[in-house]
Amino acid sequence: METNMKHWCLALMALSLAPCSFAADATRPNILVFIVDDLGFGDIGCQGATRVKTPQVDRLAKEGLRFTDGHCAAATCTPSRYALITGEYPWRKRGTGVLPGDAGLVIETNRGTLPLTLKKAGYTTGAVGKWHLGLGPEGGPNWNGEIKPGAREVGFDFSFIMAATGDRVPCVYVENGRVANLDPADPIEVNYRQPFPGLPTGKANPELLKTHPSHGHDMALINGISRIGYMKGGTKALWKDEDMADVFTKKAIGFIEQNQSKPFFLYFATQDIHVPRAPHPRFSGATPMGPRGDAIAQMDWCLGELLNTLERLSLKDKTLIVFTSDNGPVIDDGYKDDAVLKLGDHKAAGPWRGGKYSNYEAGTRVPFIVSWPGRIKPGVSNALVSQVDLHASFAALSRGPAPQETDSKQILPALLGDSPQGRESHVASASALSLRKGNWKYIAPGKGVKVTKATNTETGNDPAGQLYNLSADPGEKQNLAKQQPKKHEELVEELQKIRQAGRLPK
Ligand code: NG6
Ligand code: CA
Repeated sequence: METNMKHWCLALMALSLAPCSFAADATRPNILVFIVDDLGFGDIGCQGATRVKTPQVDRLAKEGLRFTDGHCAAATCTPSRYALITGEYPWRKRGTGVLPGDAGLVIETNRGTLPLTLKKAGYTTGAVGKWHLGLGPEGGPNWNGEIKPGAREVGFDFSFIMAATGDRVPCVYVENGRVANLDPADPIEVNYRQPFPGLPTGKANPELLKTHPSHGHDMALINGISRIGYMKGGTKALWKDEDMADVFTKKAIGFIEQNQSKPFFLYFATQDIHVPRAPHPRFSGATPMGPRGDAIAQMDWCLGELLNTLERLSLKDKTLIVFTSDNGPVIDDGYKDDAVLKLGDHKAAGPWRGGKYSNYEAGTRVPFIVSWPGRIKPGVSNALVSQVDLHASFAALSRGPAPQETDSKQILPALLGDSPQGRESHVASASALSLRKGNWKYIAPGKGVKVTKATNTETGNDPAGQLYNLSADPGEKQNLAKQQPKKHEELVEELQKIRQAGRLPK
Protein backbone atom coordinates (compact mmCIF):
# COMPACT_ATOMS: atom_id res chain seq x y z
CA MET A 1 0.00 0.00 0.00
CA GLU A 2 2.73 2.34 1.05
CA THR A 3 4.71 1.74 -2.19
CA ASN A 4 1.54 2.29 -4.18
CA MET A 5 1.01 5.64 -2.51
CA LYS A 6 4.61 6.54 -3.21
CA HIS A 7 4.12 5.75 -6.90
CA TRP A 8 0.98 7.86 -7.04
CA CYS A 9 2.73 10.78 -5.41
CA LEU A 10 5.67 10.51 -7.79
CA ALA A 11 3.32 10.32 -10.77
CA LEU A 12 1.42 13.40 -9.60
CA MET A 13 4.65 15.31 -9.05
CA ALA A 14 5.86 14.39 -12.53
CA LEU A 15 2.58 15.57 -14.02
CA SER A 16 2.72 18.93 -12.29
CA LEU A 17 6.31 19.43 -13.41
CA ALA A 18 5.64 18.44 -17.03
CA PRO A 19 5.80 21.38 -19.41
CA CYS A 20 2.43 22.51 -20.64
CA SER A 21 2.24 20.58 -23.88
CA PHE A 22 -0.60 19.25 -25.97
CA ALA A 23 -0.99 17.42 -29.20
CA ALA A 24 -2.60 18.93 -32.25
CA ASP A 25 -6.21 17.87 -32.28
CA ALA A 26 -9.54 18.25 -33.98
CA THR A 27 -9.90 21.89 -32.96
CA ARG A 28 -6.32 23.07 -32.87
CA PRO A 29 -4.52 21.69 -35.90
CA ASN A 30 -0.92 21.80 -37.00
CA ILE A 31 -0.47 24.58 -39.52
CA LEU A 32 1.53 24.27 -42.72
CA VAL A 33 1.93 27.34 -44.89
CA PHE A 34 3.31 26.19 -48.24
CA ILE A 35 4.30 29.33 -50.11
CA VAL A 36 5.61 29.15 -53.65
CA ASP A 37 7.76 31.88 -55.19
CA ASP A 38 6.31 33.72 -58.22
CA LEU A 39 3.59 31.13 -58.96
CA GLY A 40 0.73 32.64 -60.95
CA PHE A 41 -3.00 32.13 -60.51
CA GLY A 42 -3.14 30.13 -63.75
CA ASP A 43 0.02 28.07 -63.18
CA ILE A 44 -1.85 25.18 -61.55
CA GLY A 45 -4.06 22.54 -63.10
CA CYS A 46 -7.10 23.31 -60.98
CA GLN A 47 -6.99 26.89 -62.26
CA GLY A 48 -6.61 26.18 -65.92
CA ALA A 49 -3.03 25.03 -66.60
CA THR A 50 -2.77 22.14 -69.04
CA ARG A 51 0.80 22.34 -70.34
CA VAL A 52 2.07 21.62 -66.85
CA LYS A 53 0.39 19.05 -64.63
CA THR A 54 0.08 19.75 -60.92
CA PRO A 55 -1.58 16.59 -59.56
CA GLN A 56 -0.58 17.30 -55.95
CA VAL A 57 -1.87 20.88 -55.92
CA ASP A 58 -5.04 19.65 -57.59
CA ARG A 59 -5.39 16.90 -54.99
CA LEU A 60 -5.10 19.52 -52.25
CA ALA A 61 -7.69 21.70 -53.97
CA LYS A 62 -10.04 18.74 -54.30
CA GLU A 63 -9.75 17.99 -50.60
CA GLY A 64 -9.87 21.61 -49.53
CA LEU A 65 -11.26 25.04 -50.25
CA ARG A 66 -9.97 26.86 -53.31
CA PHE A 67 -10.18 30.63 -53.09
CA THR A 68 -10.68 32.52 -56.34
CA ASP A 69 -10.04 35.91 -54.71
CA GLY A 70 -7.04 35.12 -52.51
CA HIS A 71 -4.23 37.65 -52.32
CA CYS A 72 -0.78 38.27 -51.12
CA ALA A 73 -0.27 41.83 -49.91
CA ALA A 74 2.35 42.91 -52.44
CA ALA A 75 3.50 42.07 -55.95
CA THR A 76 7.08 41.24 -54.93
CA CYS A 77 8.61 38.95 -52.37
CA THR A 78 9.97 40.93 -49.43
CA PRO A 79 6.92 43.14 -48.83
CA SER A 80 4.59 40.23 -49.46
CA ARG A 81 6.31 37.98 -46.92
CA TYR A 82 6.61 40.84 -44.47
CA ALA A 83 2.81 41.05 -44.47
CA LEU A 84 2.32 37.31 -44.07
CA ILE A 85 4.75 37.00 -41.19
CA THR A 86 3.77 40.18 -39.32
CA GLY A 87 0.13 40.84 -40.23
CA GLU A 88 0.96 44.42 -41.16
CA TYR A 89 0.74 45.98 -44.63
CA PRO A 90 4.32 46.39 -45.84
CA TRP A 91 3.88 49.95 -47.09
CA ARG A 92 3.54 51.05 -43.46
CA LYS A 93 7.15 50.10 -42.88
CA ARG A 94 10.05 51.65 -44.69
CA GLY A 95 12.70 49.31 -46.10
CA THR A 96 10.38 46.49 -47.15
CA GLY A 97 11.21 46.68 -50.85
CA VAL A 98 12.99 43.74 -52.56
CA LEU A 99 16.07 43.29 -50.37
CA PRO A 100 19.63 42.48 -51.41
CA GLY A 101 21.12 39.33 -49.88
CA ASP A 102 23.19 41.32 -47.40
CA ALA A 103 20.34 43.37 -45.91
CA GLY A 104 19.65 43.39 -42.19
CA LEU A 105 16.49 41.87 -40.75
CA VAL A 106 13.58 44.08 -41.77
CA ILE A 107 11.18 42.87 -39.07
CA GLU A 108 11.55 44.58 -35.71
CA THR A 109 12.25 41.94 -33.10
CA ASN A 110 9.97 43.54 -30.54
CA ARG A 111 6.84 43.32 -32.67
CA GLY A 112 4.16 40.64 -32.91
CA THR A 113 4.51 38.02 -35.64
CA LEU A 114 2.56 34.99 -36.75
CA PRO A 115 5.20 32.49 -35.60
CA LEU A 116 5.54 34.25 -32.25
CA THR A 117 1.80 34.18 -31.69
CA LEU A 118 1.69 30.47 -32.48
CA LYS A 119 4.67 29.87 -30.22
CA LYS A 120 2.81 31.56 -27.38
CA ALA A 121 -0.11 29.26 -28.13
CA GLY A 122 2.17 26.25 -27.58
CA TYR A 123 3.19 25.47 -31.16
CA THR A 124 6.69 24.53 -32.25
CA THR A 125 7.54 26.76 -35.17
CA GLY A 126 9.78 26.15 -38.16
CA ALA A 127 10.80 28.03 -41.31
CA VAL A 128 12.28 26.16 -44.25
CA GLY A 129 13.18 27.65 -47.62
CA LYS A 130 13.30 31.18 -48.92
CA TRP A 131 13.57 33.93 -46.33
CA HIS A 132 14.23 37.28 -48.05
CA LEU A 133 13.36 39.37 -45.00
CA GLY A 134 16.94 40.30 -44.22
CA LEU A 135 19.30 38.81 -41.64
CA GLY A 136 21.47 40.35 -38.97
CA PRO A 137 21.81 43.99 -37.96
CA GLU A 138 21.52 46.89 -40.39
CA GLY A 139 24.21 46.48 -43.01
CA GLY A 140 23.95 42.68 -42.92
CA PRO A 141 25.33 39.90 -40.76
CA ASN A 142 28.73 38.37 -40.28
CA TRP A 143 28.28 35.25 -42.39
CA ASN A 144 31.05 33.47 -40.51
CA GLY A 145 29.60 33.83 -37.04
CA GLU A 146 26.20 33.81 -35.45
CA ILE A 147 23.67 35.33 -37.86
CA LYS A 148 21.44 37.27 -35.56
CA PRO A 149 18.77 38.65 -35.46
CA GLY A 150 17.05 36.33 -37.89
CA ALA A 151 14.30 33.75 -38.08
CA ARG A 152 14.66 32.76 -34.42
CA GLU A 153 14.26 36.36 -33.26
CA VAL A 154 10.95 36.72 -35.09
CA GLY A 155 9.56 33.53 -33.58
CA PHE A 156 10.86 30.46 -35.41
CA ASP A 157 12.24 27.72 -33.14
CA PHE A 158 13.86 26.04 -36.12
CA SER A 159 15.01 27.48 -39.40
CA PHE A 160 16.77 26.20 -42.47
CA ILE A 161 16.69 29.00 -44.98
CA MET A 162 18.42 30.82 -47.76
CA ALA A 163 19.00 34.49 -47.06
CA ALA A 164 17.31 36.05 -50.07
CA THR A 165 16.67 34.50 -53.48
CA GLY A 166 18.28 31.89 -55.68
CA ASP A 167 19.63 34.67 -57.87
CA ARG A 168 21.25 36.60 -55.03
CA VAL A 169 24.41 35.89 -53.07
CA PRO A 170 25.29 34.43 -50.64
CA CYS A 171 24.42 31.06 -52.21
CA VAL A 172 24.45 29.14 -48.94
CA TYR A 173 21.95 27.68 -46.51
CA VAL A 174 21.57 29.19 -43.06
CA GLU A 175 20.55 26.70 -40.37
CA ASN A 176 19.46 28.06 -37.02
CA GLY A 177 21.53 31.20 -37.40
CA ARG A 178 24.70 29.73 -38.90
CA VAL A 179 25.83 29.02 -42.44
CA ALA A 180 25.49 25.26 -42.90
CA ASN A 181 28.68 23.32 -43.83
CA LEU A 182 30.89 26.36 -43.49
CA ASP A 183 34.60 25.66 -43.32
CA PRO A 184 36.11 28.27 -40.97
CA ALA A 185 39.29 28.15 -43.07
CA ASP A 186 37.31 29.40 -46.06
CA PRO A 187 35.28 32.33 -44.72
CA ILE A 188 32.51 34.00 -46.69
CA GLU A 189 32.67 37.57 -47.91
CA VAL A 190 29.72 39.26 -49.57
CA ASN A 191 29.78 42.51 -51.50
CA TYR A 192 26.93 44.01 -53.49
CA ARG A 193 29.00 46.86 -54.91
CA GLN A 194 32.16 45.46 -56.40
CA PRO A 195 33.56 42.15 -57.60
CA PHE A 196 36.33 40.27 -55.83
CA PRO A 197 39.47 40.46 -57.97
CA GLY A 198 40.35 37.17 -59.60
CA LEU A 199 36.92 35.56 -59.24
CA PRO A 200 34.82 34.82 -62.32
CA THR A 201 31.68 36.80 -63.04
CA GLY A 202 28.89 36.31 -65.53
CA LYS A 203 29.93 39.49 -67.25
CA ALA A 204 33.61 38.66 -67.62
CA ASN A 205 33.30 34.90 -68.13
CA PRO A 206 30.18 34.10 -70.14
CA GLU A 207 31.93 30.96 -71.43
CA LEU A 208 31.54 29.44 -67.95
CA LEU A 209 27.76 29.88 -67.86
CA LYS A 210 25.22 27.12 -68.32
CA THR A 211 22.37 29.63 -68.07
CA HIS A 212 22.84 33.11 -69.47
CA PRO A 213 21.23 36.22 -68.07
CA SER A 214 18.73 38.16 -70.18
CA HIS A 215 18.98 41.21 -67.96
CA GLY A 216 21.04 41.90 -64.84
CA HIS A 217 22.32 38.75 -63.09
CA ASP A 218 25.87 39.04 -64.44
CA MET A 219 27.82 39.16 -61.20
CA ALA A 220 29.09 36.26 -59.01
CA LEU A 221 29.31 33.06 -61.03
CA ILE A 222 28.33 30.06 -58.96
CA ASN A 223 27.34 26.61 -60.21
CA GLY A 224 27.40 27.87 -63.80
CA ILE A 225 24.85 30.58 -63.05
CA SER A 226 25.67 34.23 -62.54
CA ARG A 227 23.82 36.10 -59.80
CA ILE A 228 23.12 39.48 -58.24
CA GLY A 229 25.95 40.53 -55.93
CA TYR A 230 29.43 39.16 -55.39
CA MET A 231 30.70 36.60 -52.93
CA LYS A 232 33.94 34.92 -52.05
CA GLY A 233 34.76 31.81 -50.01
CA GLY A 234 32.37 29.34 -48.40
CA THR A 235 33.09 26.86 -51.20
CA LYS A 236 31.96 23.81 -49.21
CA ALA A 237 28.80 25.57 -48.11
CA LEU A 238 27.60 26.58 -51.58
CA TRP A 239 24.23 25.20 -52.59
CA LYS A 240 23.64 23.34 -55.82
CA ASP A 241 20.52 24.83 -57.37
CA GLU A 242 19.45 21.48 -58.84
CA ASP A 243 19.38 19.87 -55.37
CA MET A 244 17.67 22.69 -53.55
CA ALA A 245 14.13 21.33 -53.73
CA ASP A 246 15.31 17.98 -52.38
CA VAL A 247 17.29 19.63 -49.58
CA PHE A 248 14.42 21.85 -48.42
CA THR A 249 11.88 19.03 -48.69
CA LYS A 250 14.05 16.72 -46.59
CA LYS A 251 14.45 19.40 -43.91
CA ALA A 252 10.70 20.03 -43.87
CA ILE A 253 9.93 16.32 -43.55
CA GLY A 254 12.46 16.09 -40.71
CA PHE A 255 10.77 18.96 -38.91
CA ILE A 256 7.34 17.34 -39.28
CA GLU A 257 8.62 13.94 -38.11
CA GLN A 258 10.32 15.48 -35.11
CA ASN A 259 7.26 17.41 -34.04
CA GLN A 260 4.58 14.92 -34.96
CA SER A 261 3.35 14.53 -31.40
CA LYS A 262 3.17 18.27 -30.67
CA PRO A 263 1.33 20.98 -32.52
CA PHE A 264 3.59 22.59 -35.08
CA PHE A 265 3.63 25.50 -37.48
CA LEU A 266 5.76 25.02 -40.57
CA TYR A 267 6.39 27.88 -42.95
CA PHE A 268 7.65 26.09 -46.06
CA ALA A 269 8.81 28.55 -48.70
CA THR A 270 9.96 26.95 -51.93
CA GLN A 271 12.68 28.56 -54.02
CA ASP A 272 10.65 27.40 -57.02
CA ILE A 273 9.58 28.80 -59.39
CA HIS A 274 11.74 31.91 -59.02
CA VAL A 275 14.77 32.42 -61.26
CA PRO A 276 17.24 30.89 -61.76
CA ARG A 277 14.97 28.02 -62.69
CA ALA A 278 17.24 25.03 -62.31
CA PRO A 279 15.14 22.05 -61.27
CA HIS A 280 16.70 18.66 -60.62
CA PRO A 281 17.50 16.79 -63.88
CA ARG A 282 14.73 14.29 -63.11
CA PHE A 283 12.25 17.10 -63.83
CA SER A 284 13.99 18.27 -67.00
CA GLY A 285 11.54 17.96 -69.85
CA ALA A 286 8.66 17.17 -67.49
CA THR A 287 6.71 19.82 -69.39
CA PRO A 288 6.95 21.32 -72.87
CA MET A 289 7.52 24.71 -71.24
CA GLY A 290 11.21 24.47 -70.38
CA PRO A 291 12.66 25.14 -66.92
CA ARG A 292 9.76 27.38 -65.81
CA GLY A 293 7.26 24.58 -66.39
CA ASP A 294 9.63 21.96 -65.02
CA ALA A 295 10.11 24.03 -61.87
CA ILE A 296 6.33 24.01 -61.38
CA ALA A 297 6.40 20.21 -61.70
CA GLN A 298 9.18 20.07 -59.12
CA MET A 299 7.27 22.31 -56.73
CA ASP A 300 4.24 20.05 -57.15
CA TRP A 301 6.41 17.06 -56.26
CA CYS A 302 7.59 18.86 -53.07
CA LEU A 303 4.00 19.41 -52.03
CA GLY A 304 3.26 15.75 -52.67
CA GLU A 305 6.16 14.71 -50.46
CA LEU A 306 4.82 16.79 -47.58
CA LEU A 307 1.26 15.53 -48.10
CA ASN A 308 2.54 11.93 -48.11
CA THR A 309 4.47 12.58 -44.92
CA LEU A 310 1.39 13.90 -43.17
CA GLU A 311 -0.54 10.87 -44.35
CA ARG A 312 2.17 8.44 -43.25
CA LEU A 313 2.23 10.00 -39.78
CA SER A 314 -1.59 10.05 -39.54
CA LEU A 315 -1.52 13.84 -39.30
CA LYS A 316 -3.73 14.67 -42.25
CA ASP A 317 -6.88 15.36 -40.27
CA LYS A 318 -4.87 17.29 -37.71
CA THR A 319 -3.15 19.63 -40.13
CA LEU A 320 -4.43 22.75 -41.80
CA ILE A 321 -2.56 23.60 -44.99
CA VAL A 322 -2.45 26.91 -46.81
CA PHE A 323 -1.04 26.68 -50.34
CA THR A 324 -0.25 30.02 -51.91
CA SER A 325 2.31 32.20 -53.71
CA ASP A 326 4.23 35.33 -52.71
CA ASN A 327 3.35 37.31 -55.84
CA GLY A 328 2.07 36.90 -59.36
CA PRO A 329 3.86 35.30 -62.28
CA VAL A 330 6.69 36.58 -64.45
CA ILE A 331 7.93 34.81 -67.53
CA ASP A 332 11.35 36.37 -68.23
CA ASP A 333 12.76 37.51 -64.91
CA GLY A 334 16.35 37.85 -66.03
CA TYR A 335 17.64 34.57 -67.51
CA LYS A 336 17.47 33.13 -71.02
CA ASP A 337 15.68 30.00 -69.91
CA ASP A 338 13.25 29.64 -72.82
CA ALA A 339 10.30 30.60 -70.63
CA VAL A 340 8.96 33.07 -73.19
CA LEU A 341 9.79 30.91 -76.19
CA LYS A 342 8.08 27.81 -74.80
CA LEU A 343 5.14 29.44 -73.08
CA GLY A 344 2.67 28.55 -75.83
CA ASP A 345 -0.89 29.29 -74.82
CA HIS A 346 -0.20 28.82 -71.11
CA LYS A 347 -1.82 31.64 -69.12
CA ALA A 348 0.34 31.99 -66.02
CA ALA A 349 -1.84 34.79 -64.62
CA GLY A 350 -5.11 33.04 -65.44
CA PRO A 351 -7.77 35.56 -66.43
CA TRP A 352 -6.11 38.46 -64.59
CA ARG A 353 -4.14 41.33 -66.06
CA GLY A 354 -0.47 42.00 -65.28
CA GLY A 355 1.83 39.82 -63.19
CA LYS A 356 4.64 40.10 -60.69
CA TYR A 357 5.55 43.80 -60.11
CA SER A 358 2.10 44.87 -61.31
CA ASN A 359 -0.68 46.97 -59.79
CA TYR A 360 -3.19 45.00 -61.83
CA GLU A 361 -4.89 42.01 -60.26
CA ALA A 362 -2.34 39.39 -61.32
CA GLY A 363 0.26 41.11 -59.13
CA THR A 364 -1.35 39.78 -55.98
CA ARG A 365 -4.27 37.53 -56.92
CA VAL A 366 -2.52 34.22 -56.44
CA PRO A 367 -3.29 30.56 -55.85
CA PHE A 368 -4.84 30.26 -52.40
CA ILE A 369 -6.01 26.87 -51.20
CA VAL A 370 -6.84 25.97 -47.61
CA SER A 371 -7.30 22.36 -46.61
CA TRP A 372 -8.05 20.63 -43.35
CA PRO A 373 -9.62 17.26 -44.04
CA GLY A 374 -12.50 16.47 -41.75
CA ARG A 375 -13.07 20.11 -40.85
CA ILE A 376 -13.10 22.13 -44.08
CA LYS A 377 -15.73 21.10 -46.58
CA PRO A 378 -14.16 20.85 -50.03
CA GLY A 379 -15.28 23.46 -52.51
CA VAL A 380 -14.62 26.86 -53.99
CA SER A 381 -14.91 30.19 -52.19
CA ASN A 382 -15.11 33.65 -53.72
CA ALA A 383 -14.43 35.40 -50.41
CA LEU A 384 -11.78 38.12 -50.51
CA VAL A 385 -8.93 36.79 -48.37
CA SER A 386 -5.34 37.86 -47.88
CA GLN A 387 -2.14 36.44 -46.48
CA VAL A 388 -1.99 39.44 -44.16
CA ASP A 389 -4.97 37.85 -42.36
CA LEU A 390 -3.19 34.65 -41.42
CA HIS A 391 -1.77 36.20 -38.27
CA ALA A 392 -5.11 37.23 -36.73
CA SER A 393 -6.93 34.18 -38.08
CA PHE A 394 -4.41 31.64 -36.82
CA ALA A 395 -4.18 33.45 -33.50
CA ALA A 396 -7.88 32.70 -33.11
CA LEU A 397 -7.54 29.13 -34.38
CA SER A 398 -4.66 28.32 -32.05
CA ARG A 399 -6.31 30.20 -29.19
CA GLY A 400 -3.18 32.31 -28.98
CA PRO A 401 -3.11 36.00 -28.09
CA ALA A 402 -4.97 38.25 -30.54
CA PRO A 403 -2.40 40.33 -32.43
CA GLN A 404 -2.20 44.10 -32.28
CA GLU A 405 -1.65 44.29 -36.03
CA THR A 406 -4.90 45.85 -37.19
CA ASP A 407 -4.32 45.21 -40.90
CA SER A 408 -4.66 41.50 -40.13
CA LYS A 409 -8.34 40.53 -40.01
CA GLN A 410 -9.74 37.55 -38.21
CA ILE A 411 -11.41 35.84 -41.14
CA LEU A 412 -11.33 32.28 -39.88
CA PRO A 413 -14.99 31.66 -40.83
CA ALA A 414 -14.09 32.44 -44.46
CA LEU A 415 -10.85 30.44 -44.38
CA LEU A 416 -12.63 27.41 -42.92
CA GLY A 417 -15.50 27.74 -45.38
CA ASP A 418 -18.10 28.52 -42.71
CA SER A 419 -18.84 31.90 -44.25
CA PRO A 420 -18.75 33.25 -47.82
CA GLN A 421 -17.68 36.62 -46.39
CA GLY A 422 -13.98 37.45 -46.26
CA ARG A 423 -12.46 40.86 -45.62
CA GLU A 424 -14.32 43.94 -46.85
CA SER A 425 -11.42 45.58 -48.56
CA HIS A 426 -7.76 44.92 -49.26
CA VAL A 427 -4.81 47.15 -50.03
CA ALA A 428 -2.17 45.69 -52.33
CA SER A 429 1.14 47.29 -53.13
CA ALA A 430 3.40 47.28 -56.16
CA SER A 431 4.70 50.54 -57.67
CA ALA A 432 1.48 52.17 -56.37
CA LEU A 433 -1.14 51.21 -53.82
CA SER A 434 -4.41 49.73 -54.97
CA LEU A 435 -7.61 49.09 -53.10
CA ARG A 436 -10.05 46.27 -53.63
CA LYS A 437 -13.51 46.76 -52.20
CA GLY A 438 -16.07 44.20 -53.22
CA ASN A 439 -15.76 43.95 -56.97
CA TRP A 440 -14.31 47.42 -57.31
CA LYS A 441 -10.67 48.11 -57.79
CA TYR A 442 -8.94 51.45 -57.43
CA ILE A 443 -5.33 51.98 -58.44
CA ALA A 444 -3.77 55.13 -57.03
CA PRO A 445 -1.92 57.43 -59.43
CA GLY A 446 1.50 56.00 -60.17
CA LYS A 447 4.61 57.23 -61.87
CA GLY A 448 6.78 55.09 -64.10
CA VAL A 449 6.51 53.03 -67.21
CA LYS A 450 3.36 51.25 -68.30
CA VAL A 451 5.22 48.17 -69.50
CA THR A 452 8.64 47.20 -68.17
CA LYS A 453 11.12 46.55 -70.92
CA ALA A 454 13.01 43.75 -69.25
CA THR A 455 10.19 41.62 -67.88
CA ASN A 456 7.43 42.79 -70.24
CA THR A 457 5.10 43.43 -67.32
CA GLU A 458 2.02 45.61 -67.61
CA THR A 459 2.60 47.62 -64.48
CA GLY A 460 -0.76 49.34 -64.22
CA ASN A 461 0.97 52.68 -63.66
CA ASP A 462 -0.98 55.76 -64.66
CA PRO A 463 -0.56 59.38 -63.52
CA ALA A 464 -4.35 59.47 -63.07
CA GLY A 465 -6.32 57.29 -60.69
CA GLN A 466 -7.93 54.18 -62.16
CA LEU A 467 -11.20 52.53 -61.29
CA TYR A 468 -12.31 49.13 -62.52
CA ASN A 469 -15.42 47.08 -62.02
CA LEU A 470 -14.04 43.57 -61.87
CA SER A 471 -17.40 41.81 -62.15
CA ALA A 472 -18.05 43.38 -65.56
CA ASP A 473 -14.41 43.87 -66.53
CA PRO A 474 -12.13 41.28 -64.88
CA GLY A 475 -9.35 42.17 -67.33
CA GLU A 476 -9.15 45.79 -66.02
CA LYS A 477 -9.46 47.32 -69.47
CA GLN A 478 -12.00 50.05 -68.90
CA ASN A 479 -11.02 52.82 -66.51
CA LEU A 480 -14.29 54.10 -65.03
CA ALA A 481 -12.74 56.84 -62.87
CA LYS A 482 -14.30 59.62 -64.95
CA GLN A 483 -17.61 57.88 -65.58
CA GLN A 484 -18.14 56.93 -61.95
CA PRO A 485 -16.69 59.88 -60.03
CA LYS A 486 -18.65 59.07 -56.84
CA LYS A 487 -17.37 55.51 -56.67
CA HIS A 488 -13.89 56.73 -57.51
CA GLU A 489 -14.00 59.28 -54.70
CA GLU A 490 -15.37 56.71 -52.27
CA LEU A 491 -12.40 54.42 -52.87
CA VAL A 492 -9.89 57.27 -52.79
CA GLU A 493 -11.23 58.23 -49.37
CA GLU A 494 -11.35 54.66 -48.13
CA LEU A 495 -7.71 54.14 -49.04
CA GLN A 496 -6.82 57.39 -47.32
CA LYS A 497 -8.66 56.23 -44.20
CA ILE A 498 -6.84 52.89 -44.14
CA ARG A 499 -3.52 54.66 -44.63
CA GLN A 500 -4.16 56.90 -41.67
CA ALA A 501 -5.55 54.14 -39.47
CA GLY A 502 -2.42 52.05 -39.02
CA ARG A 503 1.17 52.83 -38.36
CA LEU A 504 2.50 55.28 -40.92
CA PRO A 505 5.94 54.84 -42.49
CA LYS A 506 8.74 56.04 -40.27
C1 NG6 B 1 14.67 41.85 -59.42
C2 NG6 B 1 15.47 40.82 -60.20
C3 NG6 B 1 14.59 39.60 -60.39
C4 NG6 B 1 14.09 39.09 -59.06
C5 NG6 B 1 13.40 40.21 -58.30
C6 NG6 B 1 12.97 39.82 -56.93
C7 NG6 B 1 17.08 41.80 -61.79
C8 NG6 B 1 17.32 42.34 -63.15
N1 NG6 B 1 15.87 41.36 -61.51
O1 NG6 B 1 15.46 42.96 -59.18
O2 NG6 B 1 15.28 38.61 -61.08
O3 NG6 B 1 15.16 38.59 -58.31
O4 NG6 B 1 14.26 41.31 -58.17
O5 NG6 B 1 12.03 38.82 -56.96
O6 NG6 B 1 18.01 41.79 -60.99
S1 NG6 B 1 11.24 38.48 -55.65
O7 NG6 B 1 10.28 37.46 -56.04
O8 NG6 B 1 12.18 37.98 -54.70
O9 NG6 B 1 10.57 39.69 -55.22
CA1 CA C 1 8.50 36.19 -55.42
